[in-house]
Amino acid sequence: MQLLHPFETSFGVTRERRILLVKVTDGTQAGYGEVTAGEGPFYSHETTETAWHVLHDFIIPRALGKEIDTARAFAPFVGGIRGHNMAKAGLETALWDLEATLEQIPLWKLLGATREKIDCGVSIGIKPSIEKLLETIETEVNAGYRRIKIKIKPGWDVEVIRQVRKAFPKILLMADANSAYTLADVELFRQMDKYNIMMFEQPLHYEDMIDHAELQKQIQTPICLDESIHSADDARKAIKIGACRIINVKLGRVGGHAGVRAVHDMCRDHGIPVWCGGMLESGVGRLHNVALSGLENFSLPGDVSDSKRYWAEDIIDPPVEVSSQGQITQRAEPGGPGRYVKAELIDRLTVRSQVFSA
Ligand code: OSB
Ligand code: MG
Repeated sequence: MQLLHPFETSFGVTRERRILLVKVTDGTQAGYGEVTAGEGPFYSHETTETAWHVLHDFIIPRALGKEIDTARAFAPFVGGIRGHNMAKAGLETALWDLEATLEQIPLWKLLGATREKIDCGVSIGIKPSIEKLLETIETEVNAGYRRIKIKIKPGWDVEVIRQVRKAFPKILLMADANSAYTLADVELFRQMDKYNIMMFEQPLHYEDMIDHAELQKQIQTPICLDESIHSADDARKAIKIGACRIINVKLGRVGGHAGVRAVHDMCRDHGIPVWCGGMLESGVGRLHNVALSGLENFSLPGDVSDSKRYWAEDIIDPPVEVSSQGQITQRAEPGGPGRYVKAELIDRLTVRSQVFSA
């Protein structure tokens, strides 16, 4: 699927998404999940191709022909496979969708979510100029979004933040570095500390917690971890050593809805707010994100935004829509994404598929 606008981060530019969907069926109903891995191993180790391989050769063989009472009981089947959380989540989330349909309740309620309207933010990539960035922010603020996240990298940071703050003194503003800095840059973070930024997201190495704890001691602005957190246990450790005060929860990165719930509960019990991150998802992953964003401790606006910011035509009908108040309303119908997929469009876009039967 072609993105409407190229998306640039400190690790590169994405113009086109190669999306891997997982469909499960009990013979009567179907559930859908999305593997949120990128095209290349830049945000994380996983890619669309590694996910295909690991699903094909390891995850699906462990699940096929097994009795699984509820989606919540899926994780142990793939517990012996280290990592590859996004591949695991592709199947796990499809099972949740199927379960919601079979149980005849909306997916968000099956997940235990209570919030019927979720607050939306946007993630804005690195732009060719600060003027272009200011124009984009203006468009998104006028559309109603409640929080603006910009991407930063060395050479696109302090001056950018200064100008954005000058043009928009009141907006909720945050900055995501995608691991582009080291502790040697602490002075730069001290300079950005002055601009009332909600949080710096993943400023340091993608596997680090120790240096983040050190940086957090030296700056006022809260640090939010993204890339470093893969489980509730990671969250526990990060909180314990003071590596962050906020956590970005991504469905794929934590291995599915059960992983989200575990990280969510761990953070809630320690007074750490969470928000839902995005991975430029199609409508299938997007609807999963909307559903989980209704859990009580998702108390900050997430990167879950309108289908039309990404796609000329999304693969779900109706697409995800954000109101002029910057909110998405949970769907009242039973089930989840599978209920809304445009099967013909997906067929037309499909370049490879494989069926596994028990
Ligand atoms: O770090 O949050 C990130 C997109 C791809 C990979 C990593 C990230 C992002 C985003 C975009 O920030 C969020 C979205 O709009 O889906
Ligand atoms: Mg991030």
